[in-house]
Amino acid sequence: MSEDKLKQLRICIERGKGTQAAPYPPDMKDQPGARELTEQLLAEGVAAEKILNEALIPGMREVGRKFQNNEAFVPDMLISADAMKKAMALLKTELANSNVEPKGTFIVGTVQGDMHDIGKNLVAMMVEGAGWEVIDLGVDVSADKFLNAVEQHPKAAVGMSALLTTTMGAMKTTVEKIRAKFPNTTIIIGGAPVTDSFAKEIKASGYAPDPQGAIELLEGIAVA
Ligand code: B1M
Repeated sequence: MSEDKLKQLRICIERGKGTQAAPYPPDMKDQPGARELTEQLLAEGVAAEKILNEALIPGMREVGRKFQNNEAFVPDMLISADAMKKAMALLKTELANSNVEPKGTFIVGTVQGDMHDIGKNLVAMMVEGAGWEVIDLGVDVSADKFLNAVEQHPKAAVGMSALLTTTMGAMKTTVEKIRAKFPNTTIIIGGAPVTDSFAKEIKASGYAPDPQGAIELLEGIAVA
């Protein structure tokens, strides 16, 4: 039963069906959307991580694959992203564990020129759930804005996300700017085009392929 719903949810993300009331896509009219299915799965006791990893992320991955093959276009990605956000809003409370003392402060943002925020939001949510205080600077965050946040929270660790090969350069500029004033700040990077060797090249503290990797890096190397 839950397996069917997870499959349905993956299709809702892929097709951009956010809610039951949404008129788009027309062939899914009146069917439950991402919001309703996520609510039902949570009510059935399915873990938020399972919903994320087995429905939401694979759904978005499929949109990306179609976009690459010219089978889907920017509006398709936008409605899928919107459906994903509706589901993620429901998972947020499940993933956050408010009963623990903050392990440290984590400043996170998507770098300048880049508007992709789904992966960054996931990282923020999971790190928060792991017991960190999270300061989310949003998208298109300039090096100065990151630096400013570190000036206000000098012990914080920093996380940067980039989804475009063209915005990876902004990570380098931002690391340089932060390191010039705060040489020991923990800076972790991630996002689809980013690699471990790129992290070494720009002198970031580490690269994480996913939110769990970000938590492991933070807990392994951060002192804040
Ligand atoms: Co864009 N887009 N997009 N897009 N988009 C990609 C990234 C792309 C790969 C699609 C493709 O060609 N197949 C491609 C980039 C190609 C490249 O540079 N190599 C691309 C392009 C080209 C563009 C535009 C230029 C398209 C255009 O306008 N012609 C444009 C750029 C806008 C801009 O940023 N300036 C654009 C726009 C958009 C939308 C606005 C329509 C929308 C974003 C909506 C939003 O984020 N609010 C969008 C989307 C949705 C995508 C795809 C389909 C999905 C991205 C996503 O959310 N994935 C994407 C294709 C793809 O990735 N398959 C694509 C799901 C998310 C959970 O994964 O973000 O990778 P991801 O995050 C992962 C990990 O990477 C990691 O953890 C997450 C969970 O596992 N992670 C971190 C991420 N950040 C981390 C930080 C960490 C640690 C781990 O530590 C700090």
